[in-house]
Amino acid sequence: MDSVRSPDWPAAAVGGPGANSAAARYGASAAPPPATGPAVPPPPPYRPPGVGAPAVTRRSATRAPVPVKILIAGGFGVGKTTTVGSISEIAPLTTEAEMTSAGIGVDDPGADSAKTTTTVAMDFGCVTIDRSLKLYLFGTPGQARFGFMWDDLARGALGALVVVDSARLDDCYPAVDFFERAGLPFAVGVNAFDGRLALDLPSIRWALAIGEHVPLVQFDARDRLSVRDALLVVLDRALDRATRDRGA
Ligand SMILES: Nc1nc2c(ncn2[C@@H]2O[C@H](COP(=O)(O)OP(=O)(O)O)[C@@H](O)[C@H]2O)c(=O)[nH]1
Ligand SMILES: [Mg+2]
Repeated sequence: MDSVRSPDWPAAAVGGPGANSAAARYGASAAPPPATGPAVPPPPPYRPPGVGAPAVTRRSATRAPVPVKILIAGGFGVGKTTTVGSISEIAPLTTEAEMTSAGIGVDDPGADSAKTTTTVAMDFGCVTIDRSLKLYLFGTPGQARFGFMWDDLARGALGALVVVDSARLDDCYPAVDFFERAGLPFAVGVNAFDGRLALDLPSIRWALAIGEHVPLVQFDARDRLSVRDALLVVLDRALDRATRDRGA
């Protein structure tokens, strides 16, 4: 699977191999010590930034991206597994099981759905947004009977994308309620099956009874860039919340 990289991700270290030298990273002079003359004291041992050394203001080119946990939630058959699979740069971990006749009348994927499997634990994938940020995506199982797992999956998450099928809005109420109660920032992504919505976005916002502060976007769960844009909206919302909380 292709990896997703933001346009500013360099193909090679900026400035060539020399740019990743110790001198380039720590700002030390690249000039060699004089061969003769008075003895030069050995340089002080390297300390990580912030431990008794002047802070390095520029993010090191070698520092790992900040990991951020995001949940992909929503009702049954709305496109959560598809969303994680479209964008993950690793082969997504899925826990799909064949749907059997025992589920008839219990799990309703919608009249036109070709769905033959269902997520029984979770989906997992990850994507590097840029050199400073890596998202770890956890897709929840959709059915209400798996609700007991949501608390565990939500632990440590920064935000959530609630995926919605505009033709089956009632399936996503439990997810919206859960995140509102948990106080976790979330955005609602309406998966436009075949590019069509059964209702326009303002009607969906009204039907879901979500406030104006909750972002509502249309996206395509099968399209990597569309999923990326929806996730950026979640991040924006999470950042907004974090900034407000810090100011309070
Ligand atoms: N036509 C179309 N099918 C989709 C779209 N998103 C998901 N599907 C299909 O809908 C079914 C349910 O998707 P899935 O990701 O398993 O839903 P989940 O239960 O929320 O994980 C699968 O057969 C998908 O291939 C979409 O945007 N358009
Ligand atoms: Mg699934």
